[in-house]
Amino acid sequence: MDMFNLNSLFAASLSNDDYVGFTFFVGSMAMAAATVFFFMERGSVEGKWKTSLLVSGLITFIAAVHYYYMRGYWIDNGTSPTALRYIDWTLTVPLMCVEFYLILKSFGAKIGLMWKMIFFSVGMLVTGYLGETVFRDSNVIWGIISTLFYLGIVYEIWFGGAKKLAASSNDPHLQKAFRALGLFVLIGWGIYPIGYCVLPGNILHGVLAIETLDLAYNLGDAINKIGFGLVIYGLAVNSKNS
Ligand SMILES: *C/C=C(C)/C=C/C=C(C)/C=C/C1=C(C)CCCC1(C)C
Repeated sequence: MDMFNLNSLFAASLSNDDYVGFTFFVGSMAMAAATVFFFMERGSVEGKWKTSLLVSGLITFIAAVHYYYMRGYWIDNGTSPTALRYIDWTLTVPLMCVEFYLILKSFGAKIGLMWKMIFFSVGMLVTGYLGETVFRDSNVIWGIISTLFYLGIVYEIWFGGAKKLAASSNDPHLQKAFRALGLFVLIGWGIYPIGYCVLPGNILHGVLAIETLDLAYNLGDAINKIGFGLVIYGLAVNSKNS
């Protein structure tokens, strides 16, 4: 009965000095635990926040499943699980844009704001993927194009339409949470390009070990996906008490 081999299903040979491997294991468990938390707490927040908590839980759930596979890929091959990584991001980053729309919706956000941010995030990820795979030799130029899309999102949140809606809301809880989410996008998301820059031919290649790429991506994911969800959870709880 090779078809269902429990041994291979649960086998996971992580060596003691595989520090990137550590972060894949910690990442998959942290994402799973965060998912349970967001889904359970969804029951205790007021109606209009339930969708936001659902989306927070979906983000960490999608990541938990991908981390399970990426962890195995890393153990088996010792190389970056690039395809799985970008599939995860292509689903979760647009959902983070949906979160921005949801919290600003009751202050007049239009659906166009959400699509604009989703457009920027898909542009950022497709060009980043091309730079890491198909056009690896010219990853610098693809990284620059990807960064321009990223700056589009940053602009929207710090100076553009999203910023104006938050400012005009006159809700201190919303403004505080919006600022925190904006910092995640500015600083937390800024961790990823650092990992990308260790690719061959890029500016940090040879300066930092090639493993820094997955280390940075795993660190970024944990901070951004779980932290983002916690800020929204805090907003849901605080605005209920006010
Ligand atoms: C949950 C996953 C998140 C929040 C992923 C975010 C990913 C980025 C902000 C990636 C950005 C990149 C650049 C700005 C340039 C180089 C290529 C990327 C895709 C690593």
